[in-house]
Amino acid sequence: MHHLGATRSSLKADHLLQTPDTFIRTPLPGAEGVVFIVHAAPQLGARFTQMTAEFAAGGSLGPAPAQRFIYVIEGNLELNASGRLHVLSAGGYAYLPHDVSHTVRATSASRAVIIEKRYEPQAGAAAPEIIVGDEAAVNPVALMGDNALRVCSLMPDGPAYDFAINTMTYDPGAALSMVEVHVMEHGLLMLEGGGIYRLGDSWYPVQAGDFIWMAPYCPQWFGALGKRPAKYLIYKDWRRHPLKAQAGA
Ligand code: UGY
Ligand code: MN
Repeated sequence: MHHLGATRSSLKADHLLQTPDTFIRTPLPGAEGVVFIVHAAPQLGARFTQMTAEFAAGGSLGPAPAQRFIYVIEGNLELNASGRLHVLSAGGYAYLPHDVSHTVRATSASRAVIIEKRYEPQAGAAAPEIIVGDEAAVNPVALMGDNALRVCSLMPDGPAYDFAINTMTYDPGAALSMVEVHVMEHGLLMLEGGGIYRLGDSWYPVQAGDFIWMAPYCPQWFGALGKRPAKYLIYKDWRRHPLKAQAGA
């Protein structure tokens, strides 16, 4: 049946809900055999970019314009950085500092989250290092002691790093214990399950495949619904003084 112009996607001043029926794919310079869904970008008001990269077998990314984080949703990527070859499959991730040249090539049809952010140096901090990991090897931590809501931190938490990437898994019925209102902005991709997301003064049904951008101070809350856990990957800027935040990613 015709959708008659209806969609769950919604753009407001302080948030974007972008559902798969509204995704538009684009090529980007330097990448071969890859199309990108650009979910968040400076054009939206975000200070980072978040994309889903859809690779054909053999497809490769171009050079990164800034520090880059990769999380594999499905398929297999070969990452070559600093003379070392890493193979990333579903749940595998990598962080490349802004000055690390590298190549990323898919050995089979693959999908990955790509997040890029201009680095904000911190006086006295060590230089950030390449991180390569597998989510399955990360210890989940109960959020505020709630075992039904588990957080896996994929980035190290130290002064060298200016953003955080976590996965959050909610058992059915689990919810954030508070409505958060904070200076950090978020990019969020729903990976599994679904529930209700409060964004600003709106409550949205959300499910796997949806993307959400939350501007700084966007009131936010999530509760998981259904018979299986809900899980999302979430970005936030982190550990930098707000007066030093740069305009544009
Ligand atoms: O890290 C966070 O701010 C996270 N709890 N926010 C969210 O899930 N919307
Ligand atoms: Mn938050």
